[in-house]
Amino acid sequence: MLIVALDPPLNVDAEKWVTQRYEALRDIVKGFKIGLPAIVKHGTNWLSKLFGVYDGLAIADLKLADIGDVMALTAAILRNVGFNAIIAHAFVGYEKGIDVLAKICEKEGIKLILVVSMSHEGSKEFIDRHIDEFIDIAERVGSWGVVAPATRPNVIQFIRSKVGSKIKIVSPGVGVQGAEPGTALCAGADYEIVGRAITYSDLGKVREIAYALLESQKKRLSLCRG
Ligand code: BMP
Repeated sequence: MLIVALDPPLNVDAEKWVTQRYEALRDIVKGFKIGLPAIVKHGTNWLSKLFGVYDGLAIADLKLADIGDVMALTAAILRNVGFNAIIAHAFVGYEKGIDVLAKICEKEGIKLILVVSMSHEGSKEFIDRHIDEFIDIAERVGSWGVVAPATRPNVIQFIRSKVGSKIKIVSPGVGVQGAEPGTALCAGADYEIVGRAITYSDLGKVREIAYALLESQKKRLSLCRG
């Protein structure tokens, strides 16, 4: 239940860095998330070499937050290079926003993942005050998943209690941001997103560290689920 965030550091060849880690991990994780650092640096075309033939989750994390028509254009471009899931902010609202994006996602076969809460403290300032409304939007458009923080398991529990098993919960914050592996899964998440705790180690150790993390997830899950 592990998705790896591939956010290359500044001083590297981002394309090479991402490709090496993708190759090292592709058979042991459920998917990858590529965000702005790699895409701003190199665009998207090179990613079709990776995701054109990949059958796991290939998540484009541009955290879209625009009018619906412009998010829809972006989603179609991302689909063309092989992404099969995209993340957007729920806060843009339903009408002519998320409703339009959700329609193109359905048409193009893209999984839509809406941000309803974030892992950093600042999420409490504005975003978390509206979690209920964001969950309503996710349910209304039949979103495949939502993003919720491993750093605040009570938020995950709350979301799970509201959405039942209809919506996947994808949870960042494990590792460098402080949450222990398995915490979010125990609270009700379906996937934990882990970046730097795995990817910023030596390339030769990346696989070993991912395995160890998967083991820690299993251990914690067996403790909390019995
Ligand atoms: P790391 O494990 O290195 O902290 O990476 C977490 C990843 O999850 C990053 O790619 C970040 O953009 C993403 N993320 C997050 O940390 N918190 C959120 O609330 C939403 C995210 O997408």
